[in-house]
Amino acid sequence: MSTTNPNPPADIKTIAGAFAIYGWFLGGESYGTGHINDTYVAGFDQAGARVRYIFQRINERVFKDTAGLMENVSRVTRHAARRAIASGGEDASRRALTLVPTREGLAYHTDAHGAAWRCYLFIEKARTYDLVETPAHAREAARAFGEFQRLLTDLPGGRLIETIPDFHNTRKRYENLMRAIGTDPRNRAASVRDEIAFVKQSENMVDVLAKLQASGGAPERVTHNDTKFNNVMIDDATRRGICVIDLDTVMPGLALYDFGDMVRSATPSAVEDEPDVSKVSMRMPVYEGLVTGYLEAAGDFLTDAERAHLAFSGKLITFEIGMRFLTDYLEGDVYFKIKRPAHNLDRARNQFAMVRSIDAQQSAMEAVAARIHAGGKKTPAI
Ligand code: ADP
Ligand code: GN1
Ligand code: MG
Repeated sequence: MSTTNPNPPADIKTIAGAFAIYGWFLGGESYGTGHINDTYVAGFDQAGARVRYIFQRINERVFKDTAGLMENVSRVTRHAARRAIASGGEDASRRALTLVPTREGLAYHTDAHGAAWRCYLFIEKARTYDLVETPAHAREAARAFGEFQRLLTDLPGGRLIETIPDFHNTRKRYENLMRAIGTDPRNRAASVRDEIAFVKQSENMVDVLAKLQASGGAPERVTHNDTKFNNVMIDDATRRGICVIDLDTVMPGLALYDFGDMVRSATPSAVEDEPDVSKVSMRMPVYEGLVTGYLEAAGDFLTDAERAHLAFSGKLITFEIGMRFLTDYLEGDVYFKIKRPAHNLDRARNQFAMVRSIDAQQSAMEAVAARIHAGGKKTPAI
């Protein structure tokens, strides 16, 4: 399949040689469906056992401060590991990402071309999914992301750096799109008039969560910020959400951005780049699963205002990501990896179809969240 990834396939054997890994290199290949980094898996024979590792070339067009990014990731993974060990269980090393240091003891390696690489232990007997298969799946993922937010409430060491400033500043995302429409470097704006009109009609929603934050209703927390369903590993045997991955955007944010991205990525009836938008809708049973799992883990630290905006956050984040895909399409596909010429446009249309579907079901979604919250509250002892 053709791709616009500007990076050549990597010589993983050479890259792996820079990390503190022993054994014989068995082979490596490209892995996963992420849009940002280049991910590879490689196997080693370690005294007769086959052990796998993940290698990632960090996208430095997207992340401008690799040292700061890796300092964040190191802090978060250390904290998660300490907590996993403290809470017992034999598989603590599968419940937190484990960075493998370079042979010099550093968190990442800079290759001969100047690219930055990191290495993680491979989490075996678990996998990620691009499409939620059952409400139970969604519940597990949401519980895992909620527990991850809880884990971060006592992260030691001060504020994390903002690896991408204004990442969920929806107003700025809107302005970036308006700028791209104005400059129109690839002469594509005329072909997306309907999408542009839809965005402009929906402008009134872009400031809602920022205003909620300013009024104190939604406090700044340390959040994941990229809670796409395929950023949580689901255990093959237990079906539990075992490990939250893709920690590049863990930084100060709003809990609602995380929940919103779960709604965006978990509830659709079709994958994010399905071009036939008639197949795209928000599935209520999956939403119920999400709310149940999320409130199980995070319900007691959320404010009333946060809980009241759960459904809205899904609509807003879906709209925001739709605007980002459309901006990238207009700018010539410079940010998200694509596999076909109009891939970003397909993604944008798909997201806007989801926004419409959430909008049509928003009151029902709000009722679901209120019911689940009321059901989950402990009855006070008389
Ligand atoms: P991106 O930022 O490009 O989305 P991710 O960190 O999400 O990159 O990794 C891409 C994919 O690689 C994930 O969806 C997951 O399937 C797989 N993956 C990442 N880290 C691990 C790991 N430690 N063990 C097993 N699989 C992993
Ligand atoms: C990117 O890295 P990945 O594929 O999990 C993007 C998210 C978008 C998502 C859309 C750092 O996530 O913000 O929501 O694509 N990550 C970054 O699928 O921009
Ligand atoms: Mg990912």
